[in-house]
Amino acid sequence: MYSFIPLEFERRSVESQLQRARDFFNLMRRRRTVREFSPDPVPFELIELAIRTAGSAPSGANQQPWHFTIVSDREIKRRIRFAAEEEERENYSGRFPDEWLEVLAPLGTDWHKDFLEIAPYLIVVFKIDYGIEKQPDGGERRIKHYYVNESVGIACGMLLAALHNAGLATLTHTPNPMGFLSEILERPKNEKPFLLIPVGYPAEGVKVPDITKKTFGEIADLKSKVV
Ligand code: IYR
Repeated sequence: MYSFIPLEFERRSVESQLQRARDFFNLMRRRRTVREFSPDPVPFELIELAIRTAGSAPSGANQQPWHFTIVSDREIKRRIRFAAEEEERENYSGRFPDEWLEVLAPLGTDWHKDFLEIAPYLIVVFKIDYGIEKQPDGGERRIKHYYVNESVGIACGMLLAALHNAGLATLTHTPNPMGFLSEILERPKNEKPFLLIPVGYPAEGVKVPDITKKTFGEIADLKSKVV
């Protein structure tokens, strides 16, 4: 009744595994969040392929609780910018506690969000909190979704990796609160905005914060049998 199919899996030599793993690490460690974009156009197929990559992510019960709205329309980008700046202006001028502003300082962020209009594409990721099944009597039944945040987080990681691999710059922007995105983009009530990702080429000569990642020793530990 439930069918299973053979796994497509290629077992590689260890040398080839190491080569690929090193190459991928060297690619990914060069990804940096960029806050200044070039208005240069980006081929739509690059965006589509990255979203299809994200859509291949694992998810709780394979419910795929995500929706990606791709915005290239100037007027919609402008509306999103103004709504985001309105929220962020409040955040930076009193709504964020000092403790939060202190950890943000090295990133050089403020309420200005020009990139929302300049980047050729905005990808707005929505999480689908529950499914809606139409009933024959015209009513609706809610379908519970499992591990929504984990699933959408994984898909976003794959999306950022795919866009970086495609030679594009991204910014993980989290205007707060982001309810305005549901209104502007006309998404249904069972979906909530999760992440707003401007995508494009970096502006000429753009600089990024001089910050580093934790070392392997700081982020991992190994429990290994001593033999
Ligand atoms: N969402 C705000 C503030 C902000 C918060 C964190 I945590 C960051 O890593 C960066 C920014 C904004 O986008 O300005």
